[in-house]
Amino acid sequence: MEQLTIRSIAARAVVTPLERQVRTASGTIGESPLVLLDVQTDEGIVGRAYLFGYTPMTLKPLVCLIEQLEPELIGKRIVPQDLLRALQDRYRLLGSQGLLGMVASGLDMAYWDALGKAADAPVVSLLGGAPKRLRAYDSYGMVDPSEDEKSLRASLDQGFKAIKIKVGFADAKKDVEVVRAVRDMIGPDIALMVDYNQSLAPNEAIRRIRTIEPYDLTWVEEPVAAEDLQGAARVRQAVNVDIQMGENWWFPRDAERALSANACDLMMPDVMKIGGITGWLSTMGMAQMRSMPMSSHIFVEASAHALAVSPTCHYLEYLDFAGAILAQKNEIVDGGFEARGPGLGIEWDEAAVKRYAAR
Ligand code: SMN
Ligand code: MG
Repeated sequence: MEQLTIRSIAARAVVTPLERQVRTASGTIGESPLVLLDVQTDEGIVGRAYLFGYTPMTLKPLVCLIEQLEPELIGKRIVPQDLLRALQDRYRLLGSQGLLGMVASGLDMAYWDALGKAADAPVVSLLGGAPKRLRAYDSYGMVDPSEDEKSLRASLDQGFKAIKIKVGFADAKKDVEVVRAVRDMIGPDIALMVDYNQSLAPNEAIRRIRTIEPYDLTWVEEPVAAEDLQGAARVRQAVNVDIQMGENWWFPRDAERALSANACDLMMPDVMKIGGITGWLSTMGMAQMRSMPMSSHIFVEASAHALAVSPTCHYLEYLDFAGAILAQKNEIVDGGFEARGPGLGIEWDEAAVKRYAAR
């Protein structure tokens, strides 16, 4: 394959509308704040990826960080393994959690996209796999069972065979009411997951999870603070449902720490925090060695490539945060999602990018 050399890196901030707001135990995500990365190479190939900023507040700092990093990346060969390690080594004293970790992981994704485009192949093929339809779940925020009934039924009509909802309402009884109502609505054959988004202390988590156990949950996600591994391990021991976590693991070492603490039954790393495709590859080996089912967190386009080569592949989370600015719309077929190429299959709809440019 031809060598690729970085010529420039562009970062553009957008805030795009969402078809569905995502209400969580710590606030509502009403729009999608993204930073779009374009890694231009001397050879004419452009590698693309995006960062999800969680809140518009992060967009300017992220763009600024990328602009500051650009000079030291220009002229470097696109070798994702080397580039990720070099960035982590260079900023060892600062540490690569937080915004810098997001940027490093996002650049890694853009590099893989460039390599795939240069080879005219989807990234999944470069990884030794082949595109395949991955089981996906439709990911909701906190729902109101009657107000959101139409939407939930539309997910099932669309072919989804799994639904995730967020819980952690101020009143614990509401958690039970919502879970019961959604289970009644979707019936026994649809998988149901719930996500507490780190909102509970361990003892409260144990009490609350016991009350929703009867509703046949595929998993309970992040009941306690993501960094409280001992607390998560205690909850896991005390309840009769699988505990899911991973979206807040920074790089593969965080995965190793959580697994060593026996904090979870299932894992769902986030490609933008785990170190891009490269970080995912290390982590999927850990899942394989422990026979631990592995799912993805948001970033449907890139995750579909990584999950398709993950030996313990479980579910792809379907939450379409970038759909509004992508040239190729994401598509669910029979409840599944398939990786697209070339590269990660990411191209911008430039008119939409202009329309949603952040100020
Ligand atoms: C989540 C995280 C970030 C944005 C939206 C939703 C959530 C999930 O924790 O698991 O989807
Ligand atoms: Mg979650």
